[in-house]
Amino acid sequence: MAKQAPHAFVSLGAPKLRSTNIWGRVSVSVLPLETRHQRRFGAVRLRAALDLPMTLGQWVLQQERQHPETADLAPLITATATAGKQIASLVARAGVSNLTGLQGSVNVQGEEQKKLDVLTNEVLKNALRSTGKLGVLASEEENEPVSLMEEAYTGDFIAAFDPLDGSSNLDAAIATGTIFGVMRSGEHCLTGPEDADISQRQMQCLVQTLQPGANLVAAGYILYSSSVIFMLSIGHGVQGFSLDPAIGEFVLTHPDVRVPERGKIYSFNEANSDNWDPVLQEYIRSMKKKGYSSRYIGSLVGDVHRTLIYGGVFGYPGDKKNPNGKLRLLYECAPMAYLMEQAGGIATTGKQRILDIVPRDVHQREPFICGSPRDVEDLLKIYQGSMAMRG
Ligand code: FDP
Repeated sequence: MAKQAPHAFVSLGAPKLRSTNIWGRVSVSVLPLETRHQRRFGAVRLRAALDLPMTLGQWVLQQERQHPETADLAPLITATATAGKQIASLVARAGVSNLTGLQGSVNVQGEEQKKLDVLTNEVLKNALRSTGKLGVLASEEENEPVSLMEEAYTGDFIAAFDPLDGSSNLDAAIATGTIFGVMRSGEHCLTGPEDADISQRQMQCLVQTLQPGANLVAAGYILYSSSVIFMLSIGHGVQGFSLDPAIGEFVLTHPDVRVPERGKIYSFNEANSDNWDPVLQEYIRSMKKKGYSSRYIGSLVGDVHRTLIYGGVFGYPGDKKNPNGKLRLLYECAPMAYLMEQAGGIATTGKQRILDIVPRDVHQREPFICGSPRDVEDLLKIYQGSMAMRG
């Protein structure tokens, strides 16, 4: 019985190579087709490979051209990104490098410092110090604003930051983040009357850090999670960059972020709800009735990032025990509020816009509620209604 010829490759109309096979029949070789396919898809792959997203460095250069007034922020953004990469690496290796656990010290707010709180504070401080652009630096981990009498601290900017927010989650490998805000100093921080002593000058520096969030010229956060994401605003919307491990650079993955008008998630630590005011209790009840879901990580950067991307509302309100809530105005609430507003959202205490609050203290706490405009407006309406009832 004659052997049956194997199934001939189906031609798609491409030019064919003819050859004889072991059965002596003419067969159509797949080679030209494959070559065409390879050429076509190879080219697509090549184009895709070349069509890389813009790096943070390229974006910074583009901003310098488009918004020259922001050009002097470039070194600070670059330094923050570099510190972010270093911190991401420390966080990722915390378990293997024995960097989990407590440092054995307590910060000015009475919180036990983690080893990484202390280390990341130094990383960020050193990175920002090297820019020569900072006059003063305020950090969650510093008792007072840092205005060392050093050449490096002679710039015109003030930075406030929380180097590793959510660090209580660290030992369980849950998302953490770095938050920062940048303001201009009214005048050179360390200059002053010739006869002014150091403490007077430092007082002047301190006073300059106590600016409302409305004065921010840049703010952002770096999220250390399943990916490392740098969300940034320099006053022209919000851009999100992901750290591409293949090239070790932040690349633009979330251009012009807009928080959805409305979301389906509310995010509060409901364990505190018995101590909330009745308005907030009513609001959360109404959200449940509307079918909203609850998500709460307990790590500000993770919770705000989810709210920015998916919409909904996040809050750490005041309650009977802690009337001002837990979050710090200068380096937590204000930078997050700035980003939220730049993305079209709202950030409020429930009674006042966060960005309008003038800090009295570097580590001052404020109630904080932010998110999709429609969702936050619903809460504000209930607050306004209750105030009107009270006359
Ligand atoms: P952490 O104490 O881990 O640093 O700012 C502090 C913070 O975390 C925020 O990141 C987080 O949103 C909040 O505390 C969580 O507080 P609760 O544990 O009271 O919910």
